[in-house]
Amino acid sequence: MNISKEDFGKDFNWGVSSAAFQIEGAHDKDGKGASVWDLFSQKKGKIYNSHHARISCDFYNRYYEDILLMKQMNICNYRFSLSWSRIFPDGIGKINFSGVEFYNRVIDFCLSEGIQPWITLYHWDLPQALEQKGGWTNRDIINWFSEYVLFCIKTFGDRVTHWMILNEPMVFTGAGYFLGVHAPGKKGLSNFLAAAHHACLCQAEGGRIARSYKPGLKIGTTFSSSHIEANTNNIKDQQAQVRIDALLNRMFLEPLLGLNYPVKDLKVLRRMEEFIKDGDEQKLSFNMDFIGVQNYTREIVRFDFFTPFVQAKIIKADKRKVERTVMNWEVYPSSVYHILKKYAAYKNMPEMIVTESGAAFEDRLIDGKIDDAARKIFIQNHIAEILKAKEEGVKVNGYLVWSFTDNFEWAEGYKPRFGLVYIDFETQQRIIKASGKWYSDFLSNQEQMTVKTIAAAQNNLLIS
Ligand code: GCO
Repeated sequence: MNISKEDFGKDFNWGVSSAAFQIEGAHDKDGKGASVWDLFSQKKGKIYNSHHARISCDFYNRYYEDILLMKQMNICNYRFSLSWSRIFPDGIGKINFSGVEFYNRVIDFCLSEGIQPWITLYHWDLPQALEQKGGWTNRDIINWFSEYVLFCIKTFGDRVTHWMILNEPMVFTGAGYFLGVHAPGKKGLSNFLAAAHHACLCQAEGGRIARSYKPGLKIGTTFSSSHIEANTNNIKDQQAQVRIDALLNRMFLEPLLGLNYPVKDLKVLRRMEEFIKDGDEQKLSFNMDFIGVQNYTREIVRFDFFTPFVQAKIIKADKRKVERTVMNWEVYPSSVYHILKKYAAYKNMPEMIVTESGAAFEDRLIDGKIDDAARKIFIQNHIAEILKAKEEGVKVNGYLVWSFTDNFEWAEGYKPRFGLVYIDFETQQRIIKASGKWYSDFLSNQEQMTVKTIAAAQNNLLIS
């Protein structure tokens, strides 16, 4: 079976994804305020090898070069995020016009090169000034966020049509406010549930603000999504699977779809009541134009009495002896197919866009080249799985690779490289990897991918 870009139809959105904190650098340039990640990444022991993102990919100074490279690679949709504290250094109030100008330049340059900008309003870099007031645990975040969203839509909405309100709320509330392994490094159930409820309110409110200020925009929001399987057929493992699925895949999506929190399947969510006010239930829902699905792997789950609140454990890929990435995530392309099918079964599900999909593998620079065959196959197999879902009637209409260039991978620093383009962080030299060359040929229709059978693709045996 040959797959080409044409099989997805003319309207399918192909592109790449990134996020402000991971690529911009220029952490205090031209009036930018500090974000929670600026502070967190300076703390001892939080980031792999004490890496920091003060310079990162230097996108702030090199956006021109990177967008030209994108154009050269036939990429016509570019998802990036705005740094809230570059626009509002204190989170609210005073505007930093140099920051606004920077994003105007990026947007205008994308458009002049025929690249559609897709903007994520919030990709985890909360202004530190707001964290000092409690950040996502403070219900006032709804007002702060609303002011920020309105300003961005008013300022950039004349040129940018595709908007995503939040990036993966499960991850920034779970890792940032429950486990303390991401900024701002808070821990505990109360912090998590408060942050999660406010994030759910903000994702819907952000959508309402954007739509009411400028009807006709394409408004979405993104979710981390992993196909979850039970380790055995044992009833306890199966119930554990249901709880983890409710936590990782349903908790932020279902309230948005008007289904409220999945309390029945995840009892600990009852404790959310403490933060819920009258009328919140309606406020949690909003009809998005699209849902951003971000998928990297599947998770295998078993019952574990000792894990608080969920009584379940995820069995990591290295414990299962399966093919895995540098992140210790299993390579399992049909996860994206299962997730798309699962989400498509919701009655109110709008169109879906795979807004992130990609992998970190060891990249070896040999004679100035990176022959990252594993990443190329990973992407090809994911594309094949998405086509399978689409051909079965799932409304999926885009695929954005995470990520355009290597970048700062949060607590893992620069160790995992996710890019289609390699960055030498010493010299800032960019080198298109073999996966990037392949993607670019695929996008220009010069390259088809030959998939033996769909079953072979599932087994990761794609032959190109
Ligand atoms: C995420 C993000 C990205 C990550 C990517 C790889 O959701 O975690 O959107 O910022 O870099 O997912 O881990």
